[in-house]
Amino acid sequence: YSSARARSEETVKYISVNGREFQCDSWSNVSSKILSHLGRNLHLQQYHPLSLIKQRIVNLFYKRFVGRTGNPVFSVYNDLSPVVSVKQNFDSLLIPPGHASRKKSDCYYINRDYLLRAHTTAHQSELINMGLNNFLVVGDVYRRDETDSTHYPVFHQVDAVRLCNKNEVFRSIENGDEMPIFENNGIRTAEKQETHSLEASKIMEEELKASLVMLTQDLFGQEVKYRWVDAYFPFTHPSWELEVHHQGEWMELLGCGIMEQRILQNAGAQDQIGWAFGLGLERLAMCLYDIPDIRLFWSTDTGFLSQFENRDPYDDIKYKPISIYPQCISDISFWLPENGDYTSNDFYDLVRDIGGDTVEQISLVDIFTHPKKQQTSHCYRIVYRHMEKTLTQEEVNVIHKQIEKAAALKLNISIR
Ligand code: FA5
Ligand code: MG
Repeated sequence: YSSARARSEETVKYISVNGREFQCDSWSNVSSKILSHLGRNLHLQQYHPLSLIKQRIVNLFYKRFVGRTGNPVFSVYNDLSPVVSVKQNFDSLLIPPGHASRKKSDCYYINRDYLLRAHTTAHQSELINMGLNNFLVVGDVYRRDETDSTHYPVFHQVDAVRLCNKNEVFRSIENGDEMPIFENNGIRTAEKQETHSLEASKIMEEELKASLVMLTQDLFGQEVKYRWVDAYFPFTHPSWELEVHHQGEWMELLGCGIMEQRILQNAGAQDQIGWAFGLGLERLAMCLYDIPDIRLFWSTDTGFLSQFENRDPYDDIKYKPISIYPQCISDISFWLPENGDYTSNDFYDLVRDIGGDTVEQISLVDIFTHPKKQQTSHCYRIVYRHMEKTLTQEEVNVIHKQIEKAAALKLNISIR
């Protein structure tokens, strides 16, 4: 029957998030499993490893940037609601309509107008609008992604913004009061935006990079090997990523850049120039504390939490796994729906909803297209592992069967 008729017969559904009611629509894809992470606020739990690292970052910015009387100029926002509007998460940051990062398959939408923030950058424009010049935002962010030991649909970010006026930019330069931070009829190059003077952009870049190198050395030690990689973000230009060398591999620590002047103009800070960065806390904590699996951060087990209890943010802590339980592996193969209305992320979410944290990894291991019928099938491998006990094959089979059933029902696939 026609979809128009289906819609008219449907009763309007509502979803309650953080005590607010939202009307569901065709964009709604947030599950109750995902919503259960709201309010956990791991970054606010005094001795949680994510909180210890957050404290180190905050301390560094308090110390490095002080006003005339020695008072810190940065303020910290760490309890802003993760429920944000599409305008906050994307529009205010000049992320164009139709940009890949807005896709339903990559974000948790409450409805077409609201989503769980995909980055803490979502708050930068409103905080600038409130008149703030130096601030940090810390919080939980939500992204639909694969599941393995380093990816989880919820993680934590720290964002920073620093705005400077002409005097602040050139304060340490002789005759600086004659230098402009803006330029008329300028052109955008790899080095700067059209509205910025090259001098101002370069001075801001130096301050940004020096601050982030200092942060990296504070966390990893003075000997740390790092490199700057050119990057692209719709909300900064120029943009970079900072990578550190850790256990034989380059790891991306953060993204940063000179803020797009249009964002400042829209937020009433047109006389200033700014830099911004955003980093992930989990990756840092995993490296610094030898935490092998990203799901451990969500553990309420004292075997995990007690290893950080009453510790100082500057202690050298190494996590010792209590014991390693065996994995159980089961594959699942199915034909995709013929209408093409399927993405792997739909399946990943369903597996997480049903398997919860007993699912350690999900991966697409085989794609097969039937030569005659032109039908496609996917085979996924699900690795089950409980963090606190040994799972029996029988227990796994029960979960696996539930996943098969739910997938057939909700995703319109047929099990092979
Ligand atoms: C952003 O989220 C930008 N908002 C960062 C930014 C802010 C750039 C301000 C410029 C100015 P990105 O998606 O690359 O960018 O994520 C930023 C950082 O978050 C990454 O460098 C990484 O440290 C962390 N991160 C990203 N995805 C994950 C993930 N799935 N798991 C753990 N950490 C992640
Ligand atoms: Mg990145």
